[in-house]
Amino acid sequence: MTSQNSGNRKSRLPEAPATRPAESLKQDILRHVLYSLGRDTERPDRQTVFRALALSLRDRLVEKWIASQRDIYSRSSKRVYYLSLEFLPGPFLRENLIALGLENEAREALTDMGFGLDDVADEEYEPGLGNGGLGRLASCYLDSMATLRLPAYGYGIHYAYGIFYQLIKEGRQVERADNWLRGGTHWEFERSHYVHPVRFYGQVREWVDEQGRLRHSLENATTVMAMACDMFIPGHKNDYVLNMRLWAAKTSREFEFSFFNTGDYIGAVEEKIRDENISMVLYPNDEAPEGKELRLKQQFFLVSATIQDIVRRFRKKGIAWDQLPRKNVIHLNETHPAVAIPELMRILVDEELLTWEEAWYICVRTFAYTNHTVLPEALEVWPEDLFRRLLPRHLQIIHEINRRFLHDVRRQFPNDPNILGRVSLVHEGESRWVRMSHLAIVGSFSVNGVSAHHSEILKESVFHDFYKIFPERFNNKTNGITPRRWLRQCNPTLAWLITEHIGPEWLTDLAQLKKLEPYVNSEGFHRAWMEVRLRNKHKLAEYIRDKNGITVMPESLFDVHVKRFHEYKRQLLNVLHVIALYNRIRSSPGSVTVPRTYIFGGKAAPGYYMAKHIIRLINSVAYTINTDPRVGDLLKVVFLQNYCVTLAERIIPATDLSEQISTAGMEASGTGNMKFALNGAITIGTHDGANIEIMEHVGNENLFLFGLLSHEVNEMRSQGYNPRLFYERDSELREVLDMIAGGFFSPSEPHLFRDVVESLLNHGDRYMVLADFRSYVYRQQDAANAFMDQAAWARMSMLNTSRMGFFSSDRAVDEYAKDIWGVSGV
Ligand code: Z15
Repeated sequence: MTSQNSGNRKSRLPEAPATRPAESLKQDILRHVLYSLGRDTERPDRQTVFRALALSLRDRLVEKWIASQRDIYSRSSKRVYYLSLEFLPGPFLRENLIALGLENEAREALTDMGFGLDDVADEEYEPGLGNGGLGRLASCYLDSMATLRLPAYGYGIHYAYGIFYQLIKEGRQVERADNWLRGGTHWEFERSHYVHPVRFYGQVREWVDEQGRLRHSLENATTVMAMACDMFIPGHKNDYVLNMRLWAAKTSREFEFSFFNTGDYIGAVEEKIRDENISMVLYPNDEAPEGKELRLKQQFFLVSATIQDIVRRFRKKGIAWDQLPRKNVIHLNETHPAVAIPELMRILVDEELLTWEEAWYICVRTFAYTNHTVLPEALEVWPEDLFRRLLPRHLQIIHEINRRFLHDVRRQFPNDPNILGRVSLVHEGESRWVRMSHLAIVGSFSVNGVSAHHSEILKESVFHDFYKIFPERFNNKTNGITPRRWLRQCNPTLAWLITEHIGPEWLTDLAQLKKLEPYVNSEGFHRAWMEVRLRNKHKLAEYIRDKNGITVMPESLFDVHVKRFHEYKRQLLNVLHVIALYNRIRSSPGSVTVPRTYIFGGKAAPGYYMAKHIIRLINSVAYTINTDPRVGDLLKVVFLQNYCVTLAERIIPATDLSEQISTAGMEASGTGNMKFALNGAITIGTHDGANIEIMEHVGNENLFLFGLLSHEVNEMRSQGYNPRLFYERDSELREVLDMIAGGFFSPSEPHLFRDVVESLLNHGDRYMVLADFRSYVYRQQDAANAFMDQAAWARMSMLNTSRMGFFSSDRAVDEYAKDIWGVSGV
């Protein structure tokens, strides 16, 4: 005890010793309020308290991160580099408190200061550095890599503007810039003294050195600097912390010194601004790349800075280059960072002077590639001239990779000359395109899909030729989600109920949820389960009233469709069914007995006309239905604006029915489907992506699958699919489409939604909406009937949760570590 504490106290009660975690946390918060934020500790506002708490946690994270780095270094472990153009971490505060085991302490410290933890946590604005599934998967995987203590690093871009903020104005999506850095950053460290040069444009100079070797170097290149911004990802209560390093573009110093003589001072500064544009904004296109030069620059910017980091760390070891694959694995999240392959080749051949054969041997053993989509428009290609202008040396290297590859293929398949054109890294037609997926496959030792179904499609169709050439490279890693965020954090009351019954081990060993199964027959557990779920629905109903001014019944069936807007995800199929229900209510009152609340959410790419149109249609239908007195409480339709991680955390725990209704064969996996089922929602879905594996785990009787199988989709297409036949044969469907086309939902603009109907009836219905309509309607009826028996529904709900253990990202990452990366925990 200090002398101060033992000294005389007149006016105040003796304070608890500062060693109590809650008290020491409070002292840290106050210290940051004063010294880091420059505010009065007497009356800090909520935002200030949030920032001070975040800084206090960052202190603890950085200590653990340093210790973790020392562990990795001293063991000389093989390192995993996870490269991704997107990360979607969501708000950090609650997550970090849980991981550090400081939730109660924080609550106590804040209460002491007159604040509630939930209110303070709601002050956080999430970094939207990703579009959807792909970016969120990367963040779930970092969480699991940290929890499994893997020697791993996430690498990405520090976009100044993340995914746009979506507003719904008069039913339409309006985009607003997402200035997430406006309030300053409290979780990261900017390493302003620590930068790498990134060089592009210029010309390749070929020359012969004194030893007579042919050399290549880049002249007149433009140089931009990449500055590291580090964020910390803690494992679950294991004192281990990983680094997510995000690069921000900065102008080069050279440049700062040079422009004083030019006379054109302002012009020079403008050029500086152009350089820093590279990391200005995340491209908001999910699965339909825009093909802009700036995007390719972003990709190379991430890759070049990251490879320099990797090479710098490797050099410190002082071992031979051929050891690189034994000490490092570089994972490519989609083809977006695939230019890493020619970049490593360039460093090894042009700078380190290895032979091509030596360098290629190293490269192919270092890279691994995950494919996340089979949509033809999502497979990334770049115009060859653009590539040549921006990255002239890399294009030469790609051509050389291709020449040697095609030479080998020709020898392997002498009787199939057409295969060469199909697998070439450069598509040669009217115009020439660099095919990034072909580059990624040829340059990697592992190629994986993200669900069993998707991985089969890759082998059988999309990459069938490559499967014949490199059968040993292809494998599956079914996606997973982190149970820390997607159960413990977003649904604390359900998490608590689970822990009460089976203990807390499920948090890091999700298969333990199986132990809940005996309780599904316990009446008490039943009741508690449904009470928790109902309370969650009440909270969401309040949020909906707050934001949309719509009153929904918490007892109604919450039917939720939230994800990016894309035609293949078929939000349109859902709304056609909503309209059919509406018509039934109007034409035969009493035929619809289960009250439903439909909840939609999701962003459309700003240039995606049809997706934006469908958002507008949903909002128009919502307005018509919600204001029709004949409908009453039977049907409500809600569109929640700006779907993001924060909003997902509110919606998922309150969902009864989870819509996963993509056209079979088109959704590579889905991960939203897993989040809902883990929280006890029942899936209505197609035989697609991970839905199929969810069915295998939870049991066919505990979800509602419907619709064509992917081979039936293909057959129907190849036999000449005629959507009009479905329209003509199905009077309920016909009525729905006629209403939309006839302006029923847009009386002041009767033709507003004509294009939507046209796309179905006259432009081939590419996503087979009409073909699946009838079986969807039947399955929806099954779901409604099941919901009427609340005890049976509760049982299904509990069985879903208890059987979802397989879908933990810990399982997925463990498979990556063992089967692909060859690493284990430190
Ligand atoms: C994206 O979010 C996904 C795939 C992509 O190729 C791009 Cl560019 C973005 C999604 C898939 O659509 C989804 O099925 C999958 O679950 C997710 O990636 C994660 O693998």
